[in-house]
Order: sequence, then C-alpha cells, then structure tokens
Amino acid sequence: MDSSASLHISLEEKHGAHNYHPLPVVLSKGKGVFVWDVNGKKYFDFLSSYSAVNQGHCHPEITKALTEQSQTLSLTSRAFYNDKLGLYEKFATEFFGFDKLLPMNTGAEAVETAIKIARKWGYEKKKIPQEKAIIVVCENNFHGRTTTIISFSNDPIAKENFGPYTPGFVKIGYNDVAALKTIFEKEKNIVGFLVEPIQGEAGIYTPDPSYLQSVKTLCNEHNVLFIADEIQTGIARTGSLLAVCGNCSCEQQCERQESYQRPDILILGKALSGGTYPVSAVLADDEIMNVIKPGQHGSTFGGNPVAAVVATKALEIVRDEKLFQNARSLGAIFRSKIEVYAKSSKLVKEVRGKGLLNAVEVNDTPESDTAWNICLALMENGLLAKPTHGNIIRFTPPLVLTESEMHICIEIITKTFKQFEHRF
Ligand code: IF1
Repeated sequence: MDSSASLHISLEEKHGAHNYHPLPVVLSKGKGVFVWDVNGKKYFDFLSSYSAVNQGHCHPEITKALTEQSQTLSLTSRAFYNDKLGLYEKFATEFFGFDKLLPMNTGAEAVETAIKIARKWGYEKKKIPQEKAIIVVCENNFHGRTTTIISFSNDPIAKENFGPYTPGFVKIGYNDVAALKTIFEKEKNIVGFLVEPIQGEAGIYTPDPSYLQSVKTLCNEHNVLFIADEIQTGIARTGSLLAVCGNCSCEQQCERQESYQRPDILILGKALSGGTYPVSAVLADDEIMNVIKPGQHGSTFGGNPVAAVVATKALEIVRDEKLFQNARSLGAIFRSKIEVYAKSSKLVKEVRGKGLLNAVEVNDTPESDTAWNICLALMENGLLAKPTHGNIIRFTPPLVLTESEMHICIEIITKTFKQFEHRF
C-alpha cells in the first residue's frame, strides 16, 4: 500500500477509536456508482454505505439542494419555525401515505423515537399498566447501536459489557408467525412488534412471501402496533418503494395495492438523504403520532432545513429516476446470473435477496476468512463489497446502476469467485 493510504490509515489507528475494521482502501471521491481511492483507482461501490447511497454518490441535484440551503439557513432548532420543514413534512407524508412525520437524524434515533411513541400509545390509548409495556422484536435483529436498542440484540459483539440493559422487550424467531401468534395471545401488555421486512445485517434474510401479511393481520387482531424498520430496506432498495409494498406492480406512487402491508409506524433513514446528510424519520397516522405533545420528544438537528430540502430532493429522485423499478429488474438479473454460477461452484452456498439488496453466502464457516479474502480480491478487481457475519458477502450497489454496468460487475464477481474455487 502506498504512503498516502498508509498515512490515512495510521492517523485513524492513532487518533480514532477502534470501533471498525475497514477494508484496507482509502477513498477520496465518489460519483454515481463509482468511488476512487487516494491513488485514483476506480471501484464499483457494491456496498452503497449500507444502502444509504441508493441515489448514487454525490447526486448533483441532492448536493445542489444541500449546498444552497446550507448557505441560506442551516439550522434554527425547533425553538422557531423554518420555511422548509412543513413543506417537507407535507411532501413526505403524501409520498408514503401517512398523516404525520417526526423528523430525526440517525436511524437509531428514529428507532428510539418509534419505541417511545409505541410505549406512550400503549399507556394512553391501549391502557397498558404503567411501566409494563412490551415490544416484541426478532432474533438476529439489527436496529442500531444505542443502549436500549442493543438491549434487545442477541449479537454478543453488539451487546456484551454495555449493560445494564433496557427492559420491556421480548424476542421471537424471525419469519415465525406461530411464535408471534403465541406471544400475542400470552402477553397482554404488548404495544408493538418491531421488525425489519428483510433482515439486513443478519445476512439479508427474506421472510416467506406471506409473513408480513400475517404480521399485519395479527397486529390488527391484538391491537399491537406493526412497526416496520425500513431504514435499510426502504427507499426503493428492495425493488419497491418500501419492502412492505411487496411485489406491487405500480409504476409510481401506488394506490396501495393489495400486496402492501401498511405498518402503523414506518421508520426511515439512510437513503432518505441519498447519503449526503443524516436524515431519518418516523411516520404514523394522527391517532398514534398525536400521543407526542410539545416538549416530550425532539433533537437539536431534527427537522433542520437542510435535512428537509435534501430529503425532499432525494425522494423526488427515487420517483423521477424510477429507482425501485431499476432495482427490481437489475436485482433479478444479478440473482439469476450468480445462481447460474453457483450451480457449478463449490464456493457459493446460496444467493438471496430482493431488488438490489442481495447477499452471497460463502460455503465456509463464519469464522473463516474466505469471505474477507474474496472481498480483498474483489477490491483488487475494482469492486468494493464487505462481508457480514463472517461468511456472507452483501452486494448492494447504488440503484442508479445501469444494466450494462451490472453485467460488468457480475463478470468481476464471478471471475473473482473462480480465483477461490481451488480451495474447495
Ligand atoms: C454501522 C450494520 C447494516 C439498520 C437498520 C437501524 C439502523 C441500521 C435496519 C441504525 C443501520 C448500519 C449501521 C452501520 C452499518 C449498517 C449495518 F451492519 F451495522 F448492521 F446496514 F446492516 N435499522 N445499519 O441497518 O441506523 O443509526 O446507523 O443511522 O453501525 O456500522 P443508524
């Protein structure tokens, strides 16, 4: 590695907390589906900053909105109104079909916000006894890294030695309708079911096609809030506007087709800003959102005018550039081509995903370094991806990838995999 890259890595090593183990590449520029390192080497970005850069790196229209607003009025706090927030809230609530939006900044903050809303709704509307509210979550969930959120994680790396943990959460198996039915019948103080429509960090596990419909039905039957964490799966990533939209065939803002399992609380983040600025949001209808009264929740930057204009533009781009349609068609090409390769491969155990949220499970143990070494080889071959849970490589390019670029990337991926076949 050259001195420039080594310099940046050593600076982080010396002066930064060691809370990550990045691939040994130092990036300095991004545009669309590409990033460049400090030596000018160009890569296809197949991580998209964990689905935050769905609209492509440094989308010109988003960065224009960001730049103009940040030179006009960047922050007012919520002590005063500003001339951008209400316009954004109107646009986004109509875009997703909810009465209200509570603006926050990071995904974890939005998840925490949803937890607070569900609990407050439980006490004030469902009349759950004080301090007894329960939220059901799934094994192998990932909803962020705050102390409350890791309290209901079962990943020891994310959880160990961060106690004491926040009570009030019960875990059940993912994609397990019977377990959800049982817990709803047994436990009367449940206020919400918090779930990822596709489990991302766990390794991109898509549930049975009927799962979300069953979730919605059971939540309705038991007066439990269906809380969808679409921070990673939302904003067109899975080939629909939201993963809870299912396989609707709509070409634009749909009239909510029958396959749409509308959550009671929708959580968004990441690509809500196209990766240019921390923007997250919680959406719900009045009878839920109005449990929050002035002074009961907020944040310094939540709802700032820069976030408002950036998020509005980022959503317009999803609509105008037909990004979920592109994600759906390119994702099908990706999975079918890699599955063809997998049939002849001892290296590839499974290909799975939806839209452009896909993963390849390598036929080795999670403790092995095979997936990591494959990612190093992919990096050498001009494509950036990273493993999760040891032997699962996620492939999540920006949704602006073209079909011809997808074929080039499939070629890079299969060529790289072949370099490792001899080991099996
Ligand atoms: C890291 C993981 C992905 C999320 C879902 C909430 C959040 C996330 C479904 C919190 C964030 C990020 C966190 C980031 C890497 C990335 C990640 F590997 F950590 F788990 F995507 F899978 N709900 N996911 O995926 O949002 O507070 O980060 O804005 O921690 O390194 P955040």
